[in-house]
Amino acid sequence: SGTPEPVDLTNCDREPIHQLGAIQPFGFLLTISLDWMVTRASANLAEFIGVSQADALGRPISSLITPEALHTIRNKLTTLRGPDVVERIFDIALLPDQSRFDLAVHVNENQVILEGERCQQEKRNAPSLSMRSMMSRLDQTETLEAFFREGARQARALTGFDRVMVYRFDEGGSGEVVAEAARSGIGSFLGLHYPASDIPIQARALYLRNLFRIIADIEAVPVPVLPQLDEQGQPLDLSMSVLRSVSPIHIEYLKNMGVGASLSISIVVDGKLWGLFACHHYGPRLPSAQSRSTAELFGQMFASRLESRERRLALDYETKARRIADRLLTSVADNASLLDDPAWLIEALADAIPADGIGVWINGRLALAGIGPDERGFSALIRHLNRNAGGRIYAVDRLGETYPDLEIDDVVAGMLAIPISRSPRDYVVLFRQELVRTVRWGGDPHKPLEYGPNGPRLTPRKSFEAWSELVRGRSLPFTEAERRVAETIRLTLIEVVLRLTDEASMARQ
Ligand code: BLA
Repeated sequence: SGTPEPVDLTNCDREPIHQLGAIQPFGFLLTISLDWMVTRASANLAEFIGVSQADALGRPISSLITPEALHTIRNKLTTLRGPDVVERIFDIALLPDQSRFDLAVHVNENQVILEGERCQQEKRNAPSLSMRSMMSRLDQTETLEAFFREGARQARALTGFDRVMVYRFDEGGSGEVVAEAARSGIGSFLGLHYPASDIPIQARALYLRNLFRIIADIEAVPVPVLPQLDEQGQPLDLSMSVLRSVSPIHIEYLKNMGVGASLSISIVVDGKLWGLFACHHYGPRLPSAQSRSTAELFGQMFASRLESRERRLALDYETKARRIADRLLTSVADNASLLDDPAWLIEALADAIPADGIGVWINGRLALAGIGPDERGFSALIRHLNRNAGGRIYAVDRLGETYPDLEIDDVVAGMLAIPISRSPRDYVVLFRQELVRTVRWGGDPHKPLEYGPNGPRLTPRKSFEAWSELVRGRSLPFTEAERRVAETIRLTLIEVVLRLTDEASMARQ
């Protein structure tokens, strides 16, 4: 495949982060063929098991570790389910000297990948947190916000990291810090937004398979795993590895933030990477293999709780929306002049479809509340809608881009148009403001001492600028659920408007 292209800020998405050919130095790595011969070894092997990398290569694994240890490992492997499963073996003696190790074992392309680190003596003074009591505390939270906050607190208690954030992705892969638990005095990242490029696409794909990522010490020198290429010329795939070394770009990012260690736990909801617990420590930090395992399990439990919460919220929302539509119908039927009162309408809809402005256009007359185009802009917009929307709900989250000729203040970026009569078309149009105006930027909580070779781009402030650039002219999109509600409201209002027209024509007779 030739020499790989050097990685810089423009091609991050193509960096093969699973094949960097190196590990972090807090453990060793061996690959073993199906006939139990060592095929690759990390250069630091001797530090752990007393045999050098060069001596280990091509030897049977049985000559490196005790028969009992090998037996345990083989047993674990026979119970492996599926390709992306990693088995853990805690507190095992590998050598005759009885020193203890924690192991992670998995299989990739007919190779066993064995990773080991020294077993840390667990400090028993840490309060033991049972998974059940943690879940019950999560379940007791009323709002989603409180649920996230409790999740961050518990992940911090489990990992001991200085800062734990719940980071949620949007459809495009950009993200937002929706909850945080942090040691005092280190500022806050809560509410900040970051562009998709900060966690490039292959990294997001990887975190969907491998749910736990620890970068124990950003100053650590990576240890090569040799030989780099196998007999077929293939590099080693470290996707499911625990020790996998880190992209130099990401290391620079962490350094620029003043972070010494980083940890993330994937939050997978409905088979998608919903977000991460993103954790920072302002010095090196390596929780024990056991507590990392517990934290990973916690992440999975949290995600399944989140999944059922989201389902329940979606149902609640549908019910609420139906109630709102009913209320709308009875109110307007009682008092038709309410339709001339957009402030009333925006209030009535606020719970179902939040918006920053609303325009009601009936019989060529405009009533406006909150943000929105003026009379002239509005009638130009109506002409577009008459041509394009075909009597249906129509939503955009980037008005300026959609209708470049429209002269509308760029505060107004999102629109949901609800046609409420057939012809001539009357509309209720909801407006949303540009997203960058609704978010808070809290400044740079942790000032870096100096920047790396790629300069200040790899800092939260620059990330925020990159994100702002990305979402310029865009609003929060109108969701599927909101559009369904809008459809219900459309049918309701059409009925009302029809009835009003009938009554008006009867009165004329
Ligand atoms: C990985 N980037 C990550 C990870 C996070 C972030 C959480 C997961 C690995 C980890 O836990 O450290 C980003 N960290 C954040 C964000 C916050 C945070 C947004 O705390 C917000 C508070 N990074 C860049 C750019 C590139 C880049 C421009 O900013 C590429 C040009 C690369 N980020 C990058 C890579 C990884 C990464 C390659 C994968 C690291 C790995 O797992 O090997």
